[in-house]
Amino acid sequence: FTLGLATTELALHAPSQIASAMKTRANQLGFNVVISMIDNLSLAACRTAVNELMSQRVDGVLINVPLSNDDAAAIAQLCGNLPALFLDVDPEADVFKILFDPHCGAKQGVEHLLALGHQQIAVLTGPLESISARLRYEGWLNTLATHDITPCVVQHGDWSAASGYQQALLLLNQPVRPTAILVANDQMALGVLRAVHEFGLRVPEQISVIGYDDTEDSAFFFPPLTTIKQDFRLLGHESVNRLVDHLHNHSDHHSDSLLLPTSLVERYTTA
Ligand code: IPT
Repeated sequence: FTLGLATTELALHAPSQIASAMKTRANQLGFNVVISMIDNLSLAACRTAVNELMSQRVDGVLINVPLSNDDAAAIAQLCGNLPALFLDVDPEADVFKILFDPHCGAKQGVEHLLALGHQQIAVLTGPLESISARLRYEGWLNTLATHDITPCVVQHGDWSAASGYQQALLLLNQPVRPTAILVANDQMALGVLRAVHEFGLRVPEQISVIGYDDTEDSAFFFPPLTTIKQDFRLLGHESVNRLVDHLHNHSDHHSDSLLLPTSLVERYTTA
């Protein structure tokens, strides 16, 4: 048997760690994995990747590409009878899916900062073409709103450390200085830490930074990063298990879909 993985940019830490975990689990079960990477965030690019996998006669596909509900439905249709498991869609999307709960993660980040007494909170989102970036942003705004807070600055990055650095420089140049920054992923947080350092500000004494993902290296940033953990090893393991179960049982996708919890990992960038 062969599984196909259609994935977003593998130069990013999260998708590469997810692919690695999938590959490990598939090999344990005696499956092969072939990978097709999209080169831009669009439905057309995702179609091309899925077509490429289908032409290699895969037995099922894992789709780690951010897709709106309509786009996910279009890809599910393109797959026809081929089992397709989605990893980056809205929890409401009507497809076979396995996801970390974006509302839970966003809420945990905001509540951690509020519990520390922060009121002047800036946010740095991921690229808004990505459904997960949009859902995290929405979750932050909703949780802040229940405490009558709006972010003092909002910037948008593209998930890369470089964008985190550039956007943090812009953010720190605003007249209102935040006491904390909510960052949509750890890679951008890495760039934010450098920008904050260049501004001569101390983390966490003068400014707190919280990431999202808990990718492998985040405990080795300086200071070690406080973040919201998405257990990518578990995601890789569970997604392969569920797709393989599906291949064997042809069960109904609603009953197999899974929403995984996130958790707060407190290190040394928040106080
Ligand atoms: C998501 C990561 O949280 C983010 O850091 C970025 O790498 C993104 O993937 C790339 O698409 S995780 C995804 C399963 C929602």
